Amino acid sequence: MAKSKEVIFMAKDLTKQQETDENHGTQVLEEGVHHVNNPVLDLPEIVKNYLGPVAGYHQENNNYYFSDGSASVEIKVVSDEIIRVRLAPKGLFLEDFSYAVPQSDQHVAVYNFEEDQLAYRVKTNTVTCVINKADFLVSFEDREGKAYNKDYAPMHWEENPDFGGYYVYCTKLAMASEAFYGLGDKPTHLNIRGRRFVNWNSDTYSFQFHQDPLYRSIPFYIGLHEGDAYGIFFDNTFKTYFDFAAEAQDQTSFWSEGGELQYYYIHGPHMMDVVKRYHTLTGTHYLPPLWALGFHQCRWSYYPESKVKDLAKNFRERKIPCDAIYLDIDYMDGYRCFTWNKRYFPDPKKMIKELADDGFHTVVIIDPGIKVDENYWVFREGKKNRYFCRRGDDYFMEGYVWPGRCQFPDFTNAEVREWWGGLFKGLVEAGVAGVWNDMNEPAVFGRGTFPNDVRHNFDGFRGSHRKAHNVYGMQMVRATYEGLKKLFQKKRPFTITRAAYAGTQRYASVWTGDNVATWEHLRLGALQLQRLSTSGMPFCGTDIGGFSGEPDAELFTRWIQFGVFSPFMRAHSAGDTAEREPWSFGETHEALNRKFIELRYKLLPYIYSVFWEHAKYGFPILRPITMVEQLLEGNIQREEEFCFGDKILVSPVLNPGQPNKMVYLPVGEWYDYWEDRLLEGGKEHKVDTPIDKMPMFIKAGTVLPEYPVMQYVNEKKIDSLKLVVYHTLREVNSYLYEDHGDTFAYEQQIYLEKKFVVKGAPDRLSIHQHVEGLYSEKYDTYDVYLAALPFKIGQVKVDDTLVSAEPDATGRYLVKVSKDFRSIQIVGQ
Ligand code: MIG
Repeated sequence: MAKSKEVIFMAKDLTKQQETDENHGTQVLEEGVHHVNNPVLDLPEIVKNYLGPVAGYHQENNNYYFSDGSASVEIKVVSDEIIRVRLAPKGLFLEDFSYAVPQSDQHVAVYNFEEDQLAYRVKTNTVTCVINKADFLVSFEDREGKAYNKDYAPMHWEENPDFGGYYVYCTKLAMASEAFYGLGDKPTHLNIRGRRFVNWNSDTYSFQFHQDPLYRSIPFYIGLHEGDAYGIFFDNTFKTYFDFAAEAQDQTSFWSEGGELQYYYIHGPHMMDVVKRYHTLTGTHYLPPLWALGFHQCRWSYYPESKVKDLAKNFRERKIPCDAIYLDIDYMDGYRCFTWNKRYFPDPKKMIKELADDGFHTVVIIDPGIKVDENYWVFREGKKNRYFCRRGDDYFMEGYVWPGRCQFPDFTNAEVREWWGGLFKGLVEAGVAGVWNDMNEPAVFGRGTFPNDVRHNFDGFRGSHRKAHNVYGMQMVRATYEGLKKLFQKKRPFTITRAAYAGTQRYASVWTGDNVATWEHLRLGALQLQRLSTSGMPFCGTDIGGFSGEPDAELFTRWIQFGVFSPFMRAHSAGDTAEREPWSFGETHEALNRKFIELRYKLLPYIYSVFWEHAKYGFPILRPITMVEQLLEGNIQREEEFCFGDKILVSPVLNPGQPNKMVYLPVGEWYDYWEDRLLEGGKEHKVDTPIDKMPMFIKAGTVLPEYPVMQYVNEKKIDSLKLVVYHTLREVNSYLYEDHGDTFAYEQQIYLEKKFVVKGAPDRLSIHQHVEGLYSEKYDTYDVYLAALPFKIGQVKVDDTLVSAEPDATGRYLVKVSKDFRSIQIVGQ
């Protein structure tokens, strides 16, 4: 019935046309017959549709649905601080599935709903989402009614006749002084106002400043206006676009070539809280094994075995600490994943065991392309089980990568992921400790990536490559991580990926891809790692020294210095470059590089504690100055200084021959790490930067734990842990996290979270310790070093017992105490 009505309507319309167009002559229109040869002149034009006035609403639990008569908008209260907005152009929402957000329901304390003549208000304890009746504009306010984020235009969409669905658009008001942050690995200035971006994971060898897109898609940004911050996470896996007041000064827009207009508004007002709340949606990075925080040495490629052994020997003989050695694609047999080139590596298990005995973990690369080769079991299994991606017309997706002609597993299929995870069995049995996933944008020689018509399972929700492209790499490393986790049983895996989508931090660390050995790229790396950290990808690093091109000795050393404060510290280089080890630049620089790699190892207990704060509480690891002091507008343009955790501030040297640099220190007191010199914050300081120093400052009142220099994690048993206490005039808390270092026992509370409360005055200092958790440390005492005391010590009491303090050569005082101490009181003479 409905069908014939439609035809009648068309027929009538055509009759009208014929009256006005005499050229068409007379045609007999029969009811129920569709005349394809008729001229169709009045097809509705494809235009952008905007939401009209709100016509009504209804509520289902914490979801509110508003309609303009045909389109629907869902406002979902996710938590007190997070509200999700979805648009359904024809009133029908897509199935609620996300690779980024495993669970969109959080704890909601209170929410309520109000309606007046002009607007509807969905209110939580912290945020009010206002929906204007007349124009359907959506805005977000705090409790005091201050607007944080407002629509500039109603949400809109345009039909996509080629692929179905809609282009979906959201245009927000960009306030005059608003700054924008986030968006993952974009190689540009921290504040992205005035720029436009696209998200489409791309293999971008030797990328340049401002190049876009790169390897990752993180459609999450932070807006900062008059000191107040909020976040927008546009959870859409299609090709997405962001315009931050570039096209029009007063507008910020984001749009996509498909999928749903679905975004999360994340309230601040602190940037740090925005990032933490983003992590409550998308998850945090799991606590890495401690060894993964050491120094990693990589190159394309170290082979054969004798070369690898020689590399290891050099590290140990030259006493340069190192925890991991990488095998790039040449370890495989004809680049076939999960195989070994037996000519280069006749007995991998034996080699890996020998390396492990010497304190090295072996990390191997695995790419997604599986060689089309009937004699190769991985290909045969994948083929038999229909695990490889297919084109729109059912042909296999084939393309050339390192192994030659390849097919590619569909990692968006849970069964494929399970299979893939199991393929690591042999590598794990051989002793491999970590896996590096490369080329997973996915990269295909010649044509760049897969064509759009490739089909994906998308975990049962189906989609073409348009929808799955940006999550392909994420699902590959997810399969890798989950497989390794099962195979290792109790040990924590280490994984690293090049491509990523929001949420990938649950499965892997990332590196910034194929950078270049130039000073500009060192600077870019500092920007990219700060940006990744504020975009929810905390465990990140650059190829130290630059992947392509040749760094000189100075650039390499400055990059190692920056590497100490990169969450992930790995030197890597392309195969057509000169050897690139810490000793490759002559003795002077070997000593310098050693000194800074040693610094990384001394700081490991601090670094590990910062990773714990991330894993458990969602704190970012690197924090740009704007995040530390977002109220000060002058900070918005600062991009060289950043904090690692909340106690260390660094400002890497980013120019050749630089004798000194201006470093801004946030309000408060700081100590120059190299000489315990007190500096007043809230202003800039000129700091000398000879090649053996990089500007590094410790916040006053910090208790900084330090390991003795070791050649690799756990090389030595620590008998007494060093704690350096920096004097303060205030009260400051520091945290130290300790556990086994490589098991999942911490999930059962087998860890220690130690809190040190330091209180100081001009003539005294006290330290209180509070310990929680069930782990027992292997040492019995602390060596407490009192740094920069502004008074002469009169007496020191530990839990009411008088003890002595020994001065050392650097002006610090050493007090030996039991690890179980509750308080230390130091009083001046
Ligand atoms: O087409 O495996 O970014 O780190 O050394 C190049 C060889 C493939 C690109 C990675 C790089 C790696 C290289 N890979």
